[in-house]
Amino acid sequence: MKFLDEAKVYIRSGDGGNGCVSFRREKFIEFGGPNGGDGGKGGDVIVEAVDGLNTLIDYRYQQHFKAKNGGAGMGKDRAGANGGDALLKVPVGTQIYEEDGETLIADLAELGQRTVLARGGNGGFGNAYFKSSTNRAPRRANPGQPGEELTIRLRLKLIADAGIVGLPNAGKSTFLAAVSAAKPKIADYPFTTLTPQLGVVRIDGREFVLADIPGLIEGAHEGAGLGDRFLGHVERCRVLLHLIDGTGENAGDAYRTIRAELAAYGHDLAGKPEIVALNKADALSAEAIKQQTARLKRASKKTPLVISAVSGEGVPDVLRALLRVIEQARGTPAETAAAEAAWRP
Ligand SMILES: Nc1nc2c(ncn2[C@@H]2O[C@H](COP(=O)(O)OP(=O)(O)OP(=O)(O)O)[C@@H](O)[C@H]2O)c(=O)[nH]1
Ligand SMILES: [Mg+2]
Repeated sequence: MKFLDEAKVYIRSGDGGNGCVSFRREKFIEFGGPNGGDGGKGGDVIVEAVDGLNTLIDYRYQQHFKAKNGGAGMGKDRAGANGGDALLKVPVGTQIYEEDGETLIADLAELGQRTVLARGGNGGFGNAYFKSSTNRAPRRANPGQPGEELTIRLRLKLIADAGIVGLPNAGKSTFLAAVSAAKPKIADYPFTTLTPQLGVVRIDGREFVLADIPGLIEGAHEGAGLGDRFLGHVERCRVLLHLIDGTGENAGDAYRTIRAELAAYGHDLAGKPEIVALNKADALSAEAIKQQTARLKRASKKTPLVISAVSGEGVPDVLRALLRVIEQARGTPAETAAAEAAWRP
């Protein structure tokens, strides 16, 4: 399935139905009177975060959403039918912006969350509504109110607990494939990954969602390489896994390049907890590992984990380190376990 994380959509809610002017006039029936019904309400345009979607690709094919108009009121006190709503189904993590792309209307971060984006117009009152002791034969009815129309922008920011960042070829996709059932494309050239991928990781009886995004290079925030536009997908992660290719020239420089891009991107990405790992240890001599680790330690001021995404060496340690941060943010494991046990039937 294709991945699309931005879409522009035109929406329109339904017009209200007109009220009706009508009188009861029947032979041999003495008291007639106004009996024009009210118009129905126009349908709303609603957006809902649903399960089982992880792209906005549907909105490439359908970009107009209109709710139904309310029915007109009728004689014999019959009200018009309400117009049906139009429902936009989006993946969890979708944000809705105004046409300018900056004013946030809604942030659908949870499953089942829904918001009315455009309200249907109210139906007009029929003349039966206007009858009173002083005006027993009103000849007026209200027209229905028009619906609203607007252009909105949908922007998907995937919801993952942890995100992998690094230079192209660092082994990010290899890592994701090794620890989850995801099958990202892996190859020994840069920019193999063109769109973000998600996988579910299971470790120690716990689970979390890990995101692999396209590699960053120096100047990504100015559009170099694939740019930094996919960093939005790790904005909501609780922790970042920073992978560095140990076979590269200088692990410290590689680390700094990515950190500079994270800082330039903003949105507090640089402030997120970070696990640093030197990858491809299987292809390195003991001496090279020592040298690269020392460089990386100096650059990151952390002790990096030494791993191989291919052989699996050190990988469980990385997963546990990620899990620890995630669970801290979620609440303690005991709290989380208690909350889950209480929830289960
Ligand atoms: N020897 C060795 N090779 C690895 C390891 N991890 C990844 N590779 C190789 O490195 C190359 C790049 O791996 P990918 O997983 O595609 O790298 P990536 O970081 O996802 O790259 P982009 O998607 O381009 O950003 C592939 O040829 C992998 O087989 C490792 O632990 N050891
Ligand atoms: Mg990749």
